[in-house]
Amino acid sequence: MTASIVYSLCGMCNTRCPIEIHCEDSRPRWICGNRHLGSGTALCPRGAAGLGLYADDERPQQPLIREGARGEGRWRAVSWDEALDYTAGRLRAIMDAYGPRSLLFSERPGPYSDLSKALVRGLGSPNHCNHDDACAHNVNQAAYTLTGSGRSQWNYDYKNCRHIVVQGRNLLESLKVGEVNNVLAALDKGCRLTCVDVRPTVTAARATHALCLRPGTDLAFNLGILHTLIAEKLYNAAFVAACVKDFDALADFVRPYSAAWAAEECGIDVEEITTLARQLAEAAPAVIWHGGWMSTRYAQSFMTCRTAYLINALLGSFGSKGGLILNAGAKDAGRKGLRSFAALYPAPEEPRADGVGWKEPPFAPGSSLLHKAFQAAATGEPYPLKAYIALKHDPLSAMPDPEAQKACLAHFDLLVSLTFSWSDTAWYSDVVLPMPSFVERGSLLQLKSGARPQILMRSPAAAPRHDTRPDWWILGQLGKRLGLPELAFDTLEDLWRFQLEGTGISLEDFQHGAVSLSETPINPGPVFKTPSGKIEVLFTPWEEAGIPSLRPYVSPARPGPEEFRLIVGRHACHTHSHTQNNPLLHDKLPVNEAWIAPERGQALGLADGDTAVMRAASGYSGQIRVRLVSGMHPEALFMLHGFGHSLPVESRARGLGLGDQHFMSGGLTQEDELAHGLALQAHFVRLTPCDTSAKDN
Ligand SMILES: Nc1nc2c(c(=O)[nH]1)N[C@H]1C(S)=C(S)[C@@H](COP(=O)(O)OP(=O)(O)OC[C@H]3O[C@@H](n4cnc5c(=O)[nH]c(N)nc54)[C@H](O)[C@@H]3O)O[C@H]1N2
Ligand SMILES: Nc1nc2c(c(=O)[nH]1)N[C@H]1C(S)=C(S)[C@@H](COP(=O)(O)OP(=O)(O)OC[C@H]3O[C@@H](n4cnc5c(=O)[nH]c(N)nc54)[C@H](O)[C@@H]3O)O[C@H]1N2
Ligand code: SF4
Ligand SMILES: [Mo]
Repeated sequence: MTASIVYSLCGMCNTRCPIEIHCEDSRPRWICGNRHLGSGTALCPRGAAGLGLYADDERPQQPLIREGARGEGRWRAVSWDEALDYTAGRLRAIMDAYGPRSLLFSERPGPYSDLSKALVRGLGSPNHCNHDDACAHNVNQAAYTLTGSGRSQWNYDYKNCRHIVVQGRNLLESLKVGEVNNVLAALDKGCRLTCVDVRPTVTAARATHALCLRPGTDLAFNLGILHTLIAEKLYNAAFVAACVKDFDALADFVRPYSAAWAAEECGIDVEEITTLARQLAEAAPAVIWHGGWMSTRYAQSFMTCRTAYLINALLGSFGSKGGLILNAGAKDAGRKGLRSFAALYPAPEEPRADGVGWKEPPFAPGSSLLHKAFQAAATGEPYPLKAYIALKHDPLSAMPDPEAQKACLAHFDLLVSLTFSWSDTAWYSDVVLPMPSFVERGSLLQLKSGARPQILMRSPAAAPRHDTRPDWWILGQLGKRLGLPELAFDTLEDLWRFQLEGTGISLEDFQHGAVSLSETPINPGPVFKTPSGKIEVLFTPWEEAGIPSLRPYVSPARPGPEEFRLIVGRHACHTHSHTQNNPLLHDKLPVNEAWIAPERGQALGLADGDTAVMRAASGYSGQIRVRLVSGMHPEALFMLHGFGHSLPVESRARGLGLGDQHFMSGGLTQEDELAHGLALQAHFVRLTPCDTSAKDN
C-alpha cells in the first residue's frame, strides 16, 4: 500500500478551509485540516463528510440534455463534446438574435469567479450576478457606503478582542473553522461575548450574555446603543475627530432614539442597552460588533448593518488591535497578485439588466441583484434576457418563491446548470454540466487577503469517479467554442502558470498547498477608501441623488395572533441545500423542524414532537414536526434552510422536512428599502395540529 497526502481546499462550503486529503493507493481515505497552515487538523462536520460526497452516486454523473418538459426529469445522457457543442450553439444563436447582453450568468462567487467573469465579459454581456442579494448584500453595502471597503475586506481580530457582539450571527454554528477557533481562543482568554438573537443557539449558550429581541427590531437596539454612547459621552472622541465625517449628523439622527425607547421596541430591559454600551466603552477599542453576514432579512437590514459599523466607529475599533482590521492584499505585501482572466477583456459598457450601476447611485464594486434580473427577464425591460447559466448556484432553493421564479425562467430559451450535486435549479435546466466533487477537482489559484496574504491551491486527490469535468475546463471549452480560445487550458498546471505569470512564484513553491506573501502580519491601519479618507456617515452619491443615508426606524409588523414570523438559519451539519443527501450528513441531521415558544405551542394545542401543518399566506402548506423551545421569541417560528427536497434522484433527502423558500410567496419583490437585498424574513406562517387541519380541509 502506498500512502500519500494531497494538500487542498475543502469544498463543502464557500469558506474553503485548507485541508489534507490522505490517500491509500491513490484512494482518498481521510480528510483533516492542513497542519502546515496553522489551523490544526480539526474540520467542521461538513468538511469531514467530504468523503461522503466523493462516494455518493446520487449526483449527476455525465452531461445531460433535457428531453421532456422543464423539471420533468427526462434526460438524454450525452458526451462532453455534444453537451458543449449544443450549449455553445444555442448560446451563439441567442446572442446573435438578441445581442450578447441577453446572457445572464449567476454564481456563488469567490476567487474562482475570475474565469466565469472573463467568459461573460469576453462574450460582451454585463450580466454576471452573484448570490448575494439573498446573503450578504446589505452588510456589504453598509460597509462600503461607510468605509469605502466591502464587508469581506474588514477582518475581525478576535484573538486580541475584549468584547465581541454578534447580532443575527450564529457564529459557532453557521461557521468557518478558523473563525470559530479564534473566537474560542479569545473567550478562553477572558473576552466577553454578547449574543443578540431571537432564539437559543450554540453561540448564545457559549456567550457571556445572551439577549432575545423581538424579531426585526435590531435597528432599534443599535440606535439605543448609539444614543447611549453619544449621550453619555462614552465614545472615543479622538478617533471620531480624526476618522469620522458628519458625526453631528449622526448625533442629530440618534437623538430621538433613547435607550428606554429602544428597550420597549425590542421587548427587553433598558439596562440591557445601557450596560452593554458602558461595557463596550470600557473594553474599547478592542471590541468587535460583528457587521452581520446573512443580512438579507428585513426591509431595514441595511440600516441595521450600517449602525453596527457606526458603533464600531464610535468605539474606535476600526484599525485597532482586537477590532476590525483591513485585510492586506498582495500589494500591501509589496508583491504582485495573480494575473486576472477577466482583465483580458474590457468591462462591457451596456447597462446591467438588474439596474445596478445606472438605476440608482453606486453600489460596492461587483454588486448585483439577481432577483431584479429575474424580474427583468419576465418584463423584457430594459431588454430581453434569453440564456441563463447557473454555476454553483441553486436560486430555486436560494431565492424566495420558486413558482414566481419559474414564471421568470419561462422567458429564457436556454437554462444551463454547472453543479456537482443535484439541485432544484439543475433539475429544471435544459443542460446539466456536472462537475467532480472537490476531492476529485482542482481549481484556479486563490489569493487570500488577510494579515498574512497567501496564495492557496486546490488540487485533485483522485481521478473523477464519474464522467464529470471541473468548472475551469467547462468554462474554457465553452469560451473556445464561442471565440475566446485564450480561456481554454488543457491542464490545471497550464491554468495555474497563466495566473502565476509575473509573480516570481512557481508551482514548486506550493509545498503544502500555499505560498505566503508576507512573513510578518500586516495591519494597514484605519484606512478608509472614501473621498474624505474618513468613515462617511452620509454617503455623498446617495445624498446627492436624494436618497437618505440615514433612514428613520420603522417598527416591523407584528404577526397576527395565530401567526408567526418565519425565521431561517443554518446548522453546523449542513451547507444550504446541497448536503442533505450526503450519506454521512444525512445520518447526522435528516430533517428540519419548526421551533416555537412553548406558550405558543400550548395555546395551539401542540406538544413537543407533534406534527403540524405549516401554512403560508399564499395557502402553500406542508407537514412539519414541532419543537417547543424555551427561550424562543413568541413571535418567531424558526426552521433550518435547505430541506424539503423532492427530486427522485435524491433517495435519502427526498420527502424530509420543508423548504423555507416555498413559504416566501411574493418574496421576489420584498427587499431592503435602500440597498435592495431580499427581505427573506418578511413572511408570516400559521401552524395547526394535523388532525384539526385535516378537518379544515
Ligand atoms: N429561503 C432561503 N433562501 C436563502 C437562504 C435561506 O436561509 N433561506 N440563505 C441564503 C444564503 S446566506 C446563501 S449564501 C444562499 C446559498 O445559495 P446557493 O449558493 O445556491 O446554495 P448551495 O446549496 O450552497 O449551492 C448551490 C448549488 O451549487 C452547487 N455547488 C456548491 N459548491 C459548488 C462548487 O464549488 N462548484 C460548483 N460548480 N457547484 C457547487 C451545489 O451542488 C448546489 O447545488 O442562499 C440564500 N438564500
Ligand atoms: N454550517 C454552516 N455554516 C455556514 C453556512 C451553512 O450553510 N452551514 N453558510 C455560510 C453562509 S453562506 C452564510 S451567509 C453564513 C450565515 O451566517 P449567519 O449570518 O450567522 O446566519 P444564520 O445562521 O442564517 O442566522 C444567524 C442567526 O440570526 C438569527 N436571527 C434571525 N432573525 C433575527 C433577528 O431579527 N434579530 C436577531 N438578532 N437575530 C435574528 C437566527 O435565529 C440565527 O441564529 O453562514 C455561513 N456558514
Ligand atoms: S467551514 Fe467546514 S465545510 Fe466550510 S470549508 Fe471549512 S471545513 Fe469545509
Ligand atoms: Mo450566505
